[in-house]
Amino acid sequence: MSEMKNIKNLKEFSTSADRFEGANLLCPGCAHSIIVREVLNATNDDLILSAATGCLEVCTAVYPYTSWDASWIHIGFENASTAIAGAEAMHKALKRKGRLKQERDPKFVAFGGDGATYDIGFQWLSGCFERGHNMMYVCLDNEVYANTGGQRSSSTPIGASATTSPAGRVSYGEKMNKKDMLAIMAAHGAPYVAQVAPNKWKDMIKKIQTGFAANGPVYINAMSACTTEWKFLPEDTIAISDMATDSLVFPLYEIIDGTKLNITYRPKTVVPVEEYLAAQGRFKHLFKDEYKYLIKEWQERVDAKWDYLQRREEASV
Ligand SMILES: Cc1ncc(C[n+]2csc(CCOP(=O)(O)OP(=O)(O)O)c2C)c(N)n1
Repeated sequence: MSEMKNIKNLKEFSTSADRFEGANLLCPGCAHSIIVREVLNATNDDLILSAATGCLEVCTAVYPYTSWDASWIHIGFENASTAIAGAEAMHKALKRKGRLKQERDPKFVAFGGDGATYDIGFQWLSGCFERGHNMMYVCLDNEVYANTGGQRSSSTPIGASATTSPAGRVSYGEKMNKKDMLAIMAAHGAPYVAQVAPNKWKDMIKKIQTGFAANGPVYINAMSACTTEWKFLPEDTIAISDMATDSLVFPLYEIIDGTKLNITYRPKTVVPVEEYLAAQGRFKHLFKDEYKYLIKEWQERVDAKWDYLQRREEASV
């Protein structure tokens, strides 16, 4: 049985039991810490956590300190998923043998960046989902390998300048389209996958609680605006996140049992994609005359995806 919190307002939510301390070395304005706190504050249950190598881990576990007030495993870049799946399997076995007395099961949650998730840890993650572990995997998707200096990942969107896909006289930056991880994870037949963003905290809590109540593996793709690599001022994290969700660059939706798709946020006024791009240094070069056609293509891609999501939602009632 899981104990879900009844959260009334943001003040109460943000000051409720903190299992992730503000004392950490993440950049000012880093969305990783906002997302982690939102995930952990959504439940009162005990937590067993893992983190892949990446910004979150290196900035929260600097020996001899820790920012984590919960059981926490740091493991390699690739296998935060299998570490937490192993812990979950052990818990199940000990329970079966009658060696655990707790009334409620803890929640098993793994965190990884998009480099760890979309690329390097992908086969481990896929295996966990295929085996059906009772776990939640949260990808902190900042669309770049931030911890090692901003290399592109398969989550980096077209036109972004990254250190291994730099924009310049001969290139407009990243050439490949962002991988659709939500569709891939839903295709595993997982009971619940969802895209979330830290600015939409109520939507986030609802999805995290739905995920915790699900029976089987849950994938959460969390948009994590990166002040350092996206190149915006630290105080603008939430404003950038608002532009991302309101331009539909990051649509908020969920897929249940691999089939039923629900859109969970429809902006009242849709912001042009151009505004989202203009607010970040990584897209600055797109505003030169020779690359402006890419902004139009960006808008077309976002519109097409939104159309597709709406059609899928209608079709899966
Ligand atoms: C197998 C392996 N390859 C490379 C590295 C070096 N490395 C450590 S963290 C990191 C980048 C992490 O990027 P991401 O997963 O996107 O998380 P972020 O730091 O952006 O939150 C890399 C390349 C490593 N530790 N292990």
